[in-house]
Amino acid sequence: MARLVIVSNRVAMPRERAGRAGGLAVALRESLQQHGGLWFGWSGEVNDAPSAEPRRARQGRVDYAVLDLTTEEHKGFYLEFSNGMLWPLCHYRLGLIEFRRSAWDTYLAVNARFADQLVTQLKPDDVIWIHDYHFIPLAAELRRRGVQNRIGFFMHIPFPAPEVLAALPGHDRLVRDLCAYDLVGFQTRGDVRALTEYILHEAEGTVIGNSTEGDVRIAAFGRELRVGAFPIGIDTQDFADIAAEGANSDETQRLTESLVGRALVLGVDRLDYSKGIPQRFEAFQHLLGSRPEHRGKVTFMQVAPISRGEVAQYRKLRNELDALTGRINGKFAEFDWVPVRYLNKSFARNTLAGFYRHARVGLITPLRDGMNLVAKEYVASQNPADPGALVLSRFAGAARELKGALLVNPYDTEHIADALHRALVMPLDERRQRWESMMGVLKVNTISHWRENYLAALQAEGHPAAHDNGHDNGGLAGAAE
Ligand code: ADQ
Repeated sequence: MARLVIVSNRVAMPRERAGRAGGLAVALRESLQQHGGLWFGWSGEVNDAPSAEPRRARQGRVDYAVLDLTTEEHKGFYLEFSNGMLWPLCHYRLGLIEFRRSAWDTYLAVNARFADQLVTQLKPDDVIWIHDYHFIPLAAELRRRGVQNRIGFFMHIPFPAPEVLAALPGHDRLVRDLCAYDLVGFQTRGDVRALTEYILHEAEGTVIGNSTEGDVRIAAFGRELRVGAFPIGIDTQDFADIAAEGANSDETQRLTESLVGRALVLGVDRLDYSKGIPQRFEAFQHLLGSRPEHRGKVTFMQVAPISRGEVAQYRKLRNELDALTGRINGKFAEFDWVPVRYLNKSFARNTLAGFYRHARVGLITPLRDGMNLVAKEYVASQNPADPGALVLSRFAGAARELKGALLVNPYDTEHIADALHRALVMPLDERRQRWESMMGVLKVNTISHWRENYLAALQAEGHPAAHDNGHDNGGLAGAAE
């Protein structure tokens, strides 16, 4: 395969502690090592006198090139547009959006500035893989600068239905820019369907193929591209291994001792309003209220490190959860039992894996989620001889694959409470059967499978790139329309 260029909002530089990098960062780095490549994106730093040129590093066969954002760019591109508008829009939370034209302009300007820099780094046969909603317009900006390489995009979060997307001023420009890619990958077929409906009904394009059966080809805005579902996975065997080791770790031992034989219900999420955490707390409260047999016998632990603390909606969510924790514990706690343990903390992967393995129930109830890797990690971490049960939102992408979970409507707190009860009393045979079916899926659709599958599809796309000007593509920058 040709050299691979990956673009993502946050680039995990080699100097960053390996322990912090998640499965996705590791998988992407592996494919860069394998093919030789460049990882390009935001450094994660804000700097009001950023150098025009990217900062570079090299490790093994991988080059890293990162740019800082100015304070104004960080505010408009990252906080206000990406996280303040696109994130709620794609998670169907229209009420949380405050549209600001200045933020939209900054979003487009940052994409143009990143394209200016990226174009000078490219070689003619590079395959470019761009990740996530921060960079939807990047391929169109590259095309405007004459880049003809194969460019793929993967959207980690849901793609909204056309009626929802149309609430965003500028939605037409965003979709037109999306069509500058050769391959657009989504987490589920539902996301593919949402884009094809937009193309048919809002963009007067055509769609070949049926999104309920497989990938489709879209013709719109004078281009043709492939759109498909590539559900992301985890490193299943690695998680199973570290969970088996983690079961004996100091932290898991301390957790087990502190529970004194009570069943553990575990939730793990970034503290985000898309994750349905308040509804989950309400559901646990409902369980204790309606089924007194669980009082004193079950502990619910929610691990939720603070995320995007600068955005107002996230501060509001934090206050809401602080209050709910106090209310539930105040109402039900005994002198020797506290029902809810709520931790605004991150844990190392092996510690988390040990906690997952000890939990009788994994409670993962996002209101909307592209995939949700925690659900997959919970399943992979279970002890095959005595696995726990998963209660999972039907609106997580993972619900399409994890049919052995107890699927719930995350808005219906009584429904969640019923499922929790069922999970807590589920006989071993049923837990095993459900777990085996889910683990079977996770063993096949691993993160390496996802990555290889996506890259093979991108490689297979017809490719008009020029192969005639050696390896330095700097000249392409001047070939803009
Ligand atoms: P996220 O919204 O961040 O990802 P998720 O898929 O659950 O959600 O991934 C979270 C990752 O962070 C998991 O690997 C998890 O282990 C880790 N994590 C969460 N809480 C942690 C804690 N307290 N300590 C340590 N690690 C923690 C976005 C989309 C998802 C999509 C992914 C990948 O929103 O829908 O599944 O990208 O495509």
